[in-house]
Amino acid sequence: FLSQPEDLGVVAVGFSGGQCKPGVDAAPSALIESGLLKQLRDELNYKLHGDETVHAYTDLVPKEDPPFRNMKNPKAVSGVTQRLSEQVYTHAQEGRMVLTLGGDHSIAIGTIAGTAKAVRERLGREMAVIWVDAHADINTPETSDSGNIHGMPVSFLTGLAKEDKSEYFGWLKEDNLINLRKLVYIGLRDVDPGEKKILRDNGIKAFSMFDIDRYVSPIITVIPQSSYPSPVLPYPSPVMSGVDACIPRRHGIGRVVEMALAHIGTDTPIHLSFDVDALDPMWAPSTGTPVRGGLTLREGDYICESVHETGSLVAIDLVEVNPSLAAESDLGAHETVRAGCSHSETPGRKANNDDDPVSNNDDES
Ligand code: 6HN
Ligand code: MN
Ligand code: MN
Ligand code: MN
Repeated sequence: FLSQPEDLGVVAVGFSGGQCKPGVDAAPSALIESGLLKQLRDELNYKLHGDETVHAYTDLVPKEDPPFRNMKNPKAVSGVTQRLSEQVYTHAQEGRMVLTLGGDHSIAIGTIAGTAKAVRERLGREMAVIWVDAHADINTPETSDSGNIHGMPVSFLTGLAKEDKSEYFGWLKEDNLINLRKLVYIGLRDVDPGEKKILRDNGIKAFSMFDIDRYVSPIITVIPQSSYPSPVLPYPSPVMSGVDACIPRRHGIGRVVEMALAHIGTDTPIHLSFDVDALDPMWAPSTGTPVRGGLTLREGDYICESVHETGSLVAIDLVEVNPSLAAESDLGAHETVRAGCSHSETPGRKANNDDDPVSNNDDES
């Protein structure tokens, strides 16, 4: 698919209508100003296509846009994502990887509709989606409490939610949709009751933060029962017995990504949709719906690097950065934008370069 892997289509989407907090539309400019595209061009040697204009799609946002089936701003989100799907489709058809800078997560309706169709036409294949997020974003209009469409994109993209009227997502056709079995979540920790039922009923693959928790190697390997009460401490030894102390927690990010990719299957084109709120608010506080207990910045980078390394990556969305929601000072916004620009030298694109002194351990047979 990536006949010209150095070609990258970029779409900057200044749109916030999928939720109610203003500011997320300013993210593309903030990311671009802090050097994201310059890095991609100068350091990672991508050839960028598309202009750096941030699209606000104001012509597609109607003056009157009353709720429909409980959805807020339905015509605006439907119109904008339809236009976006055409832009993304055009890039993908040209064999370019596509980077979309959001915007709130409703825009994934457009990006995934575009890539899913292009992948079908070019390869006759079904594309997989890795959805990195604190949330599942799989509410139907009926299960949603908030009515915010950024909590619903996956239900429209998988056909769980349907609508005939073209001005309300009726433009989504069979070839824009993805298979529920080719969808994998990473980072979940705030899933609504209706969404849990949908995940369970459809057997959707999901790795929550509980799965990502690392294996903890015990500090004290064996505490002989006889050492209670503690010979060292001025109080009885911890409740932990030697056996408890050895029990590993879950898989860690390395295994989780491995299992996610195994579920998708090799040689399957992948669309990575990355909601910055998957990261812990420590790294990305400036986002509309922060949830504590998230990924470290390093774990987030690791997911992107590993997925890129498969060679099957067709598109990335980076969404929900909201520079105006600074935690305590501007520092929060700055940190969040920095997280969005984050990359490391290895094992990204430069890892393919034999001259690179920092990545010489590729063949660990
Ligand atoms: N996001 N589940 C909540 C809702 O309103 O449906 C939160 C959605 C958050 C969406 O972060 O992209
Ligand atoms: Mn999301
Ligand atoms: Mn989210
Ligand atoms: Mn919630």
